[in-house]
Amino acid sequence: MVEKFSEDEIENYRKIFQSMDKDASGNISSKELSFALRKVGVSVNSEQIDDIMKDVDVDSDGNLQFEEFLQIAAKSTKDVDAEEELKEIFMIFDRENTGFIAPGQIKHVMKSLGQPMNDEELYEIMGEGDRDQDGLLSFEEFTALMLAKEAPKQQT
Ligand SMILES: [Ca+2]
Ligand SMILES: [Ca+2]
Ligand SMILES: [Ca+2]
Repeated sequence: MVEKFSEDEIENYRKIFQSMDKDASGNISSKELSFALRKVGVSVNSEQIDDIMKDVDVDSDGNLQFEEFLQIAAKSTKDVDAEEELKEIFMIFDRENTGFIAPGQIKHVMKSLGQPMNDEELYEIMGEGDRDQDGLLSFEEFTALMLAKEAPKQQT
């Protein structure tokens, strides 16, 4: 059995699994997998899908069973996906591609997202994130900030 996940997480993954399993067959075909990936903005060609399937389809029946699906989840949650995603977000802010985000850019992006920030909030974020206090957020600082925000609440 899978030991890496709490019951809540497994429950959560089961829901994702079921939402990917369009025809409710109890497993995910390569077609359903590529559809699901496209839906979250990851476009993969059929070769890549085959590669993924080959990797994770342990019993080689051409479909992902839930157990197999959990294996991917275990592999991908932490490392690769998160970093790629963060990089993309970072690049939205860092439009001039300087490798740093200036407070003004945060303000600008948040405003264009319909979530304007006042200076106070901005200072707070910079105060929290700008560890070397150069007035800019590097990718490392940005990552640490985002991960801190995303981290699940510790037990109270
Ligand atoms: Ca299916
Ligand atoms: Ca299988
Ligand atoms: Ca900095």
